[in-house]
Amino acid sequence: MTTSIDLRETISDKPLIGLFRLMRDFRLIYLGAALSLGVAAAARSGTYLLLGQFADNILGGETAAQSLPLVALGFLGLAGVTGVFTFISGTLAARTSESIAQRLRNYIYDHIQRLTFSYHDQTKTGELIQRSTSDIDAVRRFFAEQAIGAGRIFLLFIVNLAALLYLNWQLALYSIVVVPFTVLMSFFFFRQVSKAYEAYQEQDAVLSNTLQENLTGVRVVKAFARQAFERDKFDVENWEKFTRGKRLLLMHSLYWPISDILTGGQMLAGFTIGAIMAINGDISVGTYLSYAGMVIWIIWPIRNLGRLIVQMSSGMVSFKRITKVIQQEREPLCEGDYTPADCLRGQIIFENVSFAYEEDNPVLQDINFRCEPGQIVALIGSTGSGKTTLANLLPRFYEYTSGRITLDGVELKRYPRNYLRGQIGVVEQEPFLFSRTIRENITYGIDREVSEDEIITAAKAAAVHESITSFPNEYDTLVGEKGVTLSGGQKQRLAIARTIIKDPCILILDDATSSVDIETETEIRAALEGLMEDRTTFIIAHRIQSVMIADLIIVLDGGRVVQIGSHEELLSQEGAYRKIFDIQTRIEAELEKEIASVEKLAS
Ligand code: DUT
Ligand code: MG
Repeated sequence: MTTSIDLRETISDKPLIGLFRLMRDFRLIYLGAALSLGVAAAARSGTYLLLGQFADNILGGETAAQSLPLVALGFLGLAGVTGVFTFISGTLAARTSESIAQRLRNYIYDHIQRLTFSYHDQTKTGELIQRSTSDIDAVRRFFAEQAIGAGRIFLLFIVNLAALLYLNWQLALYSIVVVPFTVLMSFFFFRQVSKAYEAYQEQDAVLSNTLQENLTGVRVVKAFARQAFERDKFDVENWEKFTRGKRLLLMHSLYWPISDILTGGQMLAGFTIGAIMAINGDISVGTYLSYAGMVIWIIWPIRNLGRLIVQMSSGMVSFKRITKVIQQEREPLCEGDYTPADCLRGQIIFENVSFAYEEDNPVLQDINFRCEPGQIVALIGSTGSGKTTLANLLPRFYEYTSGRITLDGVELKRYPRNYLRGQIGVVEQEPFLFSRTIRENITYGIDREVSEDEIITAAKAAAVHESITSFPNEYDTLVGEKGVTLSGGQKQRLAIARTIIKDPCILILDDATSSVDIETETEIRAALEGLMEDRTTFIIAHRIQSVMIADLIIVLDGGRVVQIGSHEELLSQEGAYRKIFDIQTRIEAELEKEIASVEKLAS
């Protein structure tokens, strides 16, 4: 595995330096590729020198028969060397670039998984997908085509220039007058194209985000019959991408004719001056022939230099974007000096705990409570009052901003996150299931072998066994896109089974029974009662029936504790809890009355 290498040290504000560092472990191979190119370039120049020599010999009176076999052999040999070394260089460069891309892809994937909850809250999925795919591909192309191409251009230029200087230095100098102009022009275009490409890639991310969101929310789109609206929204973004793409292409298409005029003029001048020199007898006809062949291989690199510099910009822009993700701080999973040997007892104390997702916008304020091992704590309160947020502090998904939370007498921040997450089982409010089998979903959180019995017991406890056995493939049924779509209640119950089988020391049930009917809820509650015995449990719920069994009920409002106590205590007080209780009992009483009257009518 190559993921173990920490690529964060490749970070540099200068992408070229970062890209160079990225080549670590492959530099020798890459050097081999460059050297092979040099050999191939030298062999090609050799061919033209040989050609010139041959012409001069013939013109000098030698018969073709005398030197032809040797020259032919020389040509063949040199062509062979050119071909073989070009091939070797291509292969080595491809190997380097593919390895770098593979390493980078693994690294980014691993890195993204370790970023903090807050980072994921703020970052769009489409962006991260683009970083891991098309941006990495641009970096791969940088190494496979552009970096090696730059080497090729440089070598061809140097080798052929040296050969030309050897032939005739004046002629050689005439042949490179245009170089400074081309270089200047290339840099001008490089800056323009970099900007255009960056804008293009940004829009590409916007477009893939729009697409991803539409696909995820396709049901909502259909339910609200908003297809036309969504199509127009997509069309606007797509049009923007088209415009930016056009600008990028315009840059490229402007570059070529200008560069062609420059290099074409150069070639013409070289040929003319060379011809005049040959006619005046300053150089031999053979020299002129060699020159004519080689000058093309000097012009070619000059002409391509610009294109290459322009293309390189995309690799560099993409690398800069990847760097930004790599620079993000990871969630330190193992940080913390206190790891108890046994299971947690589960005594939890909150002292003046406050928390904010964004500065200056506190979501929890001055939370104080204490629960003993094995107790059940219920959180109740209007939507948005901070119940989920409070529960998410326990596995250290987020860090509280002030105050103190202690777990078994030790400050929570001293426990490593991965330890806490191993000990605390959370049934999320909106559980996510993977597109895998039901069995794999239930056993998702555990490494050890799990017996069939265990899985079935957990499913039964979560009151989902019967639903599962009603599917043709039972526990091997695929969930999600390629398999069955589960109902909200089934999903919740699978999530409960997944947590039951994990057998955590502390249990958090975040609105775990909100999508099931009252009958099933009673069933699950009975099963969970066994599970909750001897372990501290947090129940977040809206129904009084779910919270009244708790030892401690905390009523939250606007991020503050407004009432705290047992069911009886809270009922005996004026306040929010009694209001909720009254409303719910009244609704239920009315419901019962109505059911009774309907039944009476029916009979
Ligand atoms: N909030 C954020 N960022 C988040 C999550 C929530 O700013 O990533 C805000 C939204 C809300 C407050 O925090 O104003 C509390 O949210 P929470 O999800 O904790 O509320 P809840 O009590 O669990 O509400 P519900 O009953 O709807 O689940
Ligand atoms: Mg919530």
